[in-house]
Amino acid sequence: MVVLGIPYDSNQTYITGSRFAPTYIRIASESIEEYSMLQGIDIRNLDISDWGDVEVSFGNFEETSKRVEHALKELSFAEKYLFIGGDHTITLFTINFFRGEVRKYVHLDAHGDFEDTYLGSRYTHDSVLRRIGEILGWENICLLGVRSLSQKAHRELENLGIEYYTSLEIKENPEILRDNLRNADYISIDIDVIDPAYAPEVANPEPLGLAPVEIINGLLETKPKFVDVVEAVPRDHTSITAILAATLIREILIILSKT
Ligand SMILES: [Mn+2]
Repeated sequence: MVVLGIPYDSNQTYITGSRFAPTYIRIASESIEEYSMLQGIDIRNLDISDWGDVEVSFGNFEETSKRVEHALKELSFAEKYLFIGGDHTITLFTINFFRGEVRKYVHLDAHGDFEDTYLGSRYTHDSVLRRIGEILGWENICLLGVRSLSQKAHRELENLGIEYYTSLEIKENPEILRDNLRNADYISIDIDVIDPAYAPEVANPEPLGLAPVEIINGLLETKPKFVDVVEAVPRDHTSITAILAATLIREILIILSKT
Protein backbone atom coordinates (compact mmCIF):
# COMPACT_ATOMS: atom_id res chain seq x y z
CA MET A 1 0.00 0.00 0.00
CA VAL A 2 1.33 3.41 -0.89
CA VAL A 3 0.72 6.85 0.54
CA LEU A 4 1.23 9.78 -1.82
CA GLY A 5 0.77 13.49 -1.15
CA ILE A 6 -0.49 15.64 -4.01
CA PRO A 7 -0.21 19.16 -2.58
CA TYR A 8 -1.87 20.93 -5.53
CA ASP A 9 -4.23 23.80 -4.86
CA SER A 10 -5.64 26.21 -7.38
CA ASN A 11 -8.61 28.56 -7.50
CA GLN A 12 -9.18 28.37 -3.75
CA THR A 13 -10.92 31.65 -3.03
CA TYR A 14 -11.83 31.81 0.64
CA ILE A 15 -9.42 30.00 2.99
CA THR A 16 -6.33 29.05 1.01
CA GLY A 17 -3.38 26.77 1.57
CA SER A 18 -4.33 23.11 1.07
CA ARG A 19 -0.86 22.75 -0.42
CA PHE A 20 0.47 22.55 3.14
CA ALA A 21 -1.94 19.85 4.29
CA PRO A 22 0.20 16.75 3.51
CA THR A 23 3.08 18.20 5.54
CA TYR A 24 1.00 19.19 8.56
CA ILE A 25 -1.01 15.96 8.51
CA ARG A 26 2.25 13.97 8.54
CA ILE A 27 3.53 16.10 11.45
CA ALA A 28 0.24 15.56 13.31
CA SER A 29 0.54 11.82 12.69
CA GLU A 30 3.73 11.85 14.78
CA SER A 31 1.72 12.97 17.82
CA ILE A 32 -0.90 10.22 17.72
CA GLU A 33 -0.64 6.51 18.47
CA GLU A 34 0.19 4.13 15.64
CA TYR A 35 -2.11 1.65 17.37
CA SER A 36 -5.83 1.87 16.62
CA MET A 37 -7.83 0.94 19.66
CA LEU A 38 -10.96 0.87 17.47
CA GLN A 39 -9.62 -1.81 15.15
CA GLY A 40 -6.99 -3.48 17.38
CA ILE A 41 -4.19 -3.02 14.85
CA ASP A 42 -0.87 -1.14 14.93
CA ILE A 43 -0.12 0.42 11.55
CA ARG A 44 3.60 -0.24 12.05
CA ASN A 45 2.76 -3.89 11.38
CA LEU A 46 1.22 -3.09 7.99
CA ASP A 47 2.93 -2.99 4.61
CA ILE A 48 2.81 0.77 3.98
CA SER A 49 5.25 2.98 2.14
CA ASP A 50 4.98 6.74 2.15
CA TRP A 51 6.33 8.14 -1.12
CA GLY A 52 6.22 11.78 -0.02
CA ASP A 53 4.67 14.44 -2.21
CA VAL A 54 4.48 14.90 -5.96
CA GLU A 55 6.30 18.07 -6.98
CA VAL A 56 3.31 19.89 -8.42
CA SER A 57 3.23 22.93 -10.71
CA PHE A 58 0.97 25.46 -9.02
CA GLY A 59 -1.54 27.07 -11.35
CA ASN A 60 -0.73 24.58 -14.12
CA PHE A 61 -3.28 21.74 -14.25
CA GLU A 62 -1.82 20.08 -17.36
CA GLU A 63 1.76 20.04 -16.10
CA THR A 64 0.69 18.75 -12.68
CA SER A 65 -1.43 16.10 -14.37
CA LYS A 66 1.68 14.85 -16.21
CA ARG A 67 3.71 14.82 -13.02
CA VAL A 68 1.08 12.87 -11.08
CA GLU A 69 0.75 10.42 -13.97
CA HIS A 70 4.52 9.90 -13.97
CA ALA A 71 4.47 9.22 -10.20
CA LEU A 72 1.53 6.83 -10.46
CA LYS A 73 3.25 4.85 -13.24
CA GLU A 74 6.19 4.35 -10.88
CA LEU A 75 3.81 3.20 -8.15
CA SER A 76 1.66 0.90 -10.27
CA PHE A 77 2.96 -2.13 -8.34
CA ALA A 78 0.81 -1.15 -5.36
CA GLU A 79 -2.47 -2.86 -4.55
CA LYS A 80 -3.94 -0.02 -2.47
CA TYR A 81 -3.53 3.74 -2.52
CA LEU A 82 -4.05 6.57 -0.06
CA PHE A 83 -3.70 10.08 -1.48
CA ILE A 84 -3.45 13.27 0.57
CA GLY A 85 -4.45 16.60 -1.04
CA GLY A 86 -4.26 19.32 -1.91
CA ASP A 87 -7.62 20.69 -2.92
CA HIS A 88 -10.31 18.48 -4.45
CA THR A 89 -8.89 18.97 -7.97
CA ILE A 90 -6.34 16.26 -7.17
CA THR A 91 -9.01 13.57 -7.48
CA LEU A 92 -9.17 14.33 -11.20
CA PHE A 93 -5.52 13.34 -11.56
CA THR A 94 -5.98 10.01 -9.79
CA ILE A 95 -9.35 9.14 -11.36
CA ASN A 96 -7.97 9.92 -14.81
CA PHE A 97 -5.14 7.49 -14.22
CA PHE A 98 -7.14 4.69 -12.59
CA ARG A 99 -10.43 5.15 -14.48
CA GLY A 100 -10.45 1.54 -15.73
CA GLU A 101 -10.38 0.20 -12.18
CA VAL A 102 -13.16 2.28 -10.64
CA ARG A 103 -16.69 0.94 -10.98
CA LYS A 104 -18.15 2.83 -8.03
CA TYR A 105 -16.90 6.22 -6.91
CA VAL A 106 -18.17 7.87 -3.70
CA HIS A 107 -17.65 11.59 -3.04
CA LEU A 108 -18.01 12.60 0.63
CA ASP A 109 -18.39 16.36 0.58
CA ALA A 110 -20.35 19.28 2.06
CA HIS A 111 -20.43 20.76 -1.45
CA GLY A 112 -21.77 19.44 -4.73
CA ASP A 113 -18.53 20.21 -6.64
CA PHE A 114 -20.84 20.07 -9.66
CA GLU A 115 -20.38 23.37 -11.49
CA ASP A 116 -19.53 23.00 -15.18
CA THR A 117 -16.86 25.66 -14.85
CA TYR A 118 -15.55 27.66 -11.92
CA LEU A 119 -13.80 31.01 -12.41
CA GLY A 120 -13.50 30.19 -16.08
CA SER A 121 -11.87 26.81 -15.63
CA ARG A 122 -13.27 23.30 -16.10
CA TYR A 123 -10.69 21.68 -13.84
CA THR A 124 -11.22 22.96 -10.31
CA HIS A 125 -12.28 21.81 -6.85
CA ASP A 126 -15.79 23.16 -7.57
CA SER A 127 -16.30 21.17 -10.80
CA VAL A 128 -14.51 17.95 -9.90
CA LEU A 129 -17.57 15.74 -9.36
CA ARG A 130 -19.03 16.74 -12.73
CA ARG A 131 -15.75 15.90 -14.51
CA ILE A 132 -15.54 12.55 -12.68
CA GLY A 133 -19.15 11.76 -13.65
CA GLU A 134 -18.27 12.50 -17.29
CA ILE A 135 -15.37 10.04 -17.05
CA LEU A 136 -17.01 7.22 -15.06
CA GLY A 137 -20.69 7.63 -16.00
CA TRP A 138 -23.38 9.34 -13.90
CA GLU A 139 -24.69 6.01 -12.59
CA ASN A 140 -21.30 5.13 -11.10
CA ILE A 141 -20.89 8.15 -8.84
CA CYS A 142 -22.51 8.96 -5.51
CA LEU A 143 -22.42 12.15 -3.40
CA LEU A 144 -22.75 11.85 0.39
CA GLY A 145 -23.05 14.52 3.09
CA VAL A 146 -23.85 17.39 0.73
CA ARG A 147 -25.52 20.51 2.10
CA SER A 148 -24.28 23.33 -0.11
CA LEU A 149 -24.61 23.80 -3.87
CA SER A 150 -26.20 26.15 -6.37
CA GLN A 151 -29.84 25.67 -7.37
CA LYS A 152 -28.68 24.98 -10.93
CA ALA A 153 -26.29 22.25 -9.78
CA HIS A 154 -29.03 20.80 -7.56
CA ARG A 155 -31.42 20.56 -10.55
CA GLU A 156 -28.73 18.96 -12.67
CA LEU A 157 -27.98 16.32 -10.03
CA GLU A 158 -31.70 15.51 -10.05
CA ASN A 159 -32.06 15.53 -13.84
CA LEU A 160 -29.05 13.30 -14.37
CA GLY A 161 -30.34 10.87 -11.74
CA ILE A 162 -27.17 11.06 -9.66
CA GLU A 163 -27.45 9.39 -6.31
CA TYR A 164 -26.90 11.89 -3.50
CA TYR A 165 -27.80 12.20 0.17
CA THR A 166 -27.57 15.27 2.38
CA SER A 167 -25.87 15.34 5.77
CA LEU A 168 -29.32 15.67 7.37
CA GLU A 169 -30.59 12.52 5.65
CA ILE A 170 -27.49 10.64 6.82
CA LYS A 171 -27.95 11.93 10.39
CA GLU A 172 -31.46 10.50 10.35
CA ASN A 173 -30.40 7.20 8.83
CA PRO A 174 -26.72 6.23 9.20
CA GLU A 175 -27.36 3.10 7.10
CA ILE A 176 -27.25 5.38 4.02
CA LEU A 177 -23.56 5.96 4.62
CA ARG A 178 -22.76 2.29 5.22
CA ASP A 179 -24.84 1.05 2.27
CA ASN A 180 -23.35 3.45 -0.25
CA LEU A 181 -19.76 3.07 0.91
CA ARG A 182 -19.81 -0.72 1.08
CA ASN A 183 -19.18 -1.37 -2.62
CA ALA A 184 -17.06 1.67 -3.42
CA ASP A 185 -13.73 1.13 -5.19
CA TYR A 186 -12.74 4.75 -4.72
CA ILE A 187 -13.72 6.88 -1.70
CA SER A 188 -12.89 10.57 -1.87
CA ILE A 189 -13.14 12.34 1.49
CA ASP A 190 -13.39 16.10 1.42
CA ILE A 191 -12.65 16.89 5.06
CA ASP A 192 -15.37 19.59 4.93
CA VAL A 193 -18.02 16.84 4.94
CA ILE A 194 -17.28 16.84 8.67
CA ASP A 195 -18.86 19.65 10.67
CA PRO A 196 -16.60 22.70 11.12
CA ALA A 197 -17.00 22.29 14.88
CA TYR A 198 -14.63 19.32 14.48
CA ALA A 199 -12.77 20.35 11.33
CA PRO A 200 -12.62 24.16 11.20
CA GLU A 201 -9.51 24.43 9.04
CA VAL A 202 -10.90 23.71 5.59
CA ALA A 203 -11.13 25.81 2.45
CA ASN A 204 -14.92 26.40 2.68
CA PRO A 205 -16.44 25.49 6.06
CA GLU A 206 -20.12 24.47 5.98
CA PRO A 207 -22.17 24.01 9.17
CA LEU A 208 -24.71 21.16 9.59
CA GLY A 209 -22.10 18.52 8.90
CA LEU A 210 -21.35 15.00 10.04
CA ALA A 211 -19.38 13.95 13.11
CA PRO A 212 -16.02 12.17 12.72
CA VAL A 213 -17.37 9.02 14.45
CA GLU A 214 -20.18 8.86 11.89
CA ILE A 215 -17.61 8.87 9.07
CA ILE A 216 -15.48 6.19 10.79
CA ASN A 217 -18.53 4.00 11.41
CA GLY A 218 -19.47 4.33 7.75
CA LEU A 219 -15.97 3.37 6.62
CA LEU A 220 -15.37 0.34 8.84
CA GLU A 221 -17.04 -2.24 6.58
CA THR A 222 -15.73 -0.87 3.29
CA LYS A 223 -13.22 -2.46 0.90
CA PRO A 224 -11.94 0.34 -1.32
CA LYS A 225 -8.78 0.18 -3.39
CA PHE A 226 -8.33 3.96 -3.45
CA VAL A 227 -9.01 6.62 -0.82
CA ASP A 228 -8.14 10.29 -0.84
CA VAL A 229 -8.39 12.91 1.91
CA VAL A 230 -8.53 16.46 0.56
CA GLU A 231 -9.28 20.14 1.27
CA ALA A 232 -7.78 20.48 4.75
CA VAL A 233 -6.10 23.85 5.28
CA PRO A 234 -4.09 23.44 8.49
CA ARG A 235 -2.46 26.67 9.67
CA ASP A 236 0.37 25.01 11.61
CA HIS A 237 1.42 21.90 13.50
CA THR A 238 -1.14 22.49 16.28
CA SER A 239 -4.09 22.21 13.88
CA ILE A 240 -6.92 20.07 15.23
CA THR A 241 -8.05 19.51 11.65
CA ALA A 242 -4.64 18.01 10.80
CA ILE A 243 -4.87 15.77 13.90
CA LEU A 244 -8.36 14.66 12.84
CA ALA A 245 -7.15 13.98 9.28
CA ALA A 246 -4.17 12.00 10.62
CA THR A 247 -6.50 9.96 12.85
CA LEU A 248 -8.89 9.26 9.97
CA ILE A 249 -5.95 8.25 7.78
CA ARG A 250 -4.67 5.82 10.45
CA GLU A 251 -8.05 4.10 10.48
CA ILE A 252 -8.28 4.17 6.67
CA LEU A 253 -4.81 2.58 6.26
CA ILE A 254 -6.01 -0.31 8.42
CA ILE A 255 -9.22 -0.61 6.39
CA LEU A 256 -7.20 -0.58 3.13
CA SER A 257 -4.90 -3.28 4.45
CA LYS A 258 -7.73 -5.67 5.26
CA THR A 259 -8.51 -7.01 1.79
MN1 LIG B 1 -14.91 19.03 -2.48
